[in-house]
Amino acid sequence: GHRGKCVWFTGLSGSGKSSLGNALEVELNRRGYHTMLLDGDNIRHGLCKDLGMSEADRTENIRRVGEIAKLFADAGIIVITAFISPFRADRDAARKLFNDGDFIEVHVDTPMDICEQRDPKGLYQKAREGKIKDFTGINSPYEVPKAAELTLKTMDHDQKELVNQVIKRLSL
Ligand code: GGZ
Repeated sequence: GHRGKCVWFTGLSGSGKSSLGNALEVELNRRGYHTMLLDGDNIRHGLCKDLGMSEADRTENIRRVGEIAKLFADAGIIVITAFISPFRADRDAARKLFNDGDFIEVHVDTPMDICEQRDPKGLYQKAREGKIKDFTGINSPYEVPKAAELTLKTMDHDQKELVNQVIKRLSL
């Protein structure tokens, strides 16, 4: 089998992390690779259901996600994570769990105004109305990656192209 790796998507709410993660998973599976997609749906409702959106809780959320990702990667699986992971130090701590080249940080770089226009869950609107107190990009920070392996300009390419960029950078 192949060496396990971690594709770590980071970006704003509504930037397209989960959608890209799903598309990447489908394509990797088509090529015969075993994958595990970790996102809010399978982590925040279970392992991390005790955590909220404060800075400390996000840090703990990302710490647990990193550790889980490492376990799957050790089993030879390609792990794809799709969390906002807004803090650089938390992403770097996850990176440190992996060997060089096995952690691919991918900034899903969608402009904030586009994310806010999409607002599929109405969360930006709620945050603007003051109904969500720690909302990323509005009243909670997002630290843009300084040295991501890949930055995806999601407005300039279709999903298929973006997935191909990630696969190329994965060098399997
Ligand atoms: C940001 C929030 C918040 C706040 C709920 N800020 O776009 P979504 O809806 O589906 O994904 C977002 C998800 C953020 O959880 P993460 O585990 O990715 O965050 S972190 O990495 O910072 O731990 C969003 C929704 O939950 N959501 N409240 N206050 N996004």
